[in-house]
Amino acid sequence: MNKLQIQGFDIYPDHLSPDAQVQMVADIRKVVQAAPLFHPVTPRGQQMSVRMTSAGRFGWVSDRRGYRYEATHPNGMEWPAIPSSILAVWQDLSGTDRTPDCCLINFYGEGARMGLHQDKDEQDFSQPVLSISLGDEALFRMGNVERGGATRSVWLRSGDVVVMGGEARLRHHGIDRIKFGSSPLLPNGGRINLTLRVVD
Ligand code: MD6
Ligand code: FE
Repeated sequence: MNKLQIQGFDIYPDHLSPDAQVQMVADIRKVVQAAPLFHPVTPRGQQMSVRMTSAGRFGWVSDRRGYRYEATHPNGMEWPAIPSSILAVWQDLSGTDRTPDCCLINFYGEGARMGLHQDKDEQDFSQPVLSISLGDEALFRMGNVERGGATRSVWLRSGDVVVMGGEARLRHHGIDRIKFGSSPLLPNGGRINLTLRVVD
């Protein structure tokens, strides 16, 4: 299996076949029908440019009260189960016996981005975070545990998987931009990013 290591991130290009990507998008559509995408607001009151929802025991939410995991969607319902097509990728590549509690679903439309951040709302940083890219290409920037310093960037393409564990688990990372319309996977363009996490 082809693997790149950049800044401690393990990148698996083309991990998902085109057929597997189509199946996964169908599974995600069912999740989104039950748990609609919403625009989170940062604790400082800025609307994020990505839209989000989740599957699993917990979903990640952000609003004026802060960033946190919640057992229910903002509309009050429980989150749908994580589709087995997505869990299978975790079983292949995560290297842990734990099961993910959350699959965060981020949708990037034209112009959406995600600033450099750390994933640190989970309890156990010995557990990795695994991310799956579907749809349009995205420029992924990887930095350091502390703010600042040199960064490296890579274009993530549909079907690529990134595992952020070990020394990289608390490194800053973000999406500078997407190439809107670069992939035929989503008929109206855009990018889906799935991140699987062990929460508690
Ligand atoms: C994205 N990804 O690819 C944003 N987080 O759209 C993340 O924030 C991320 O790719 C943790 C681990 C891997 C990631
Ligand atoms: Fe992240």
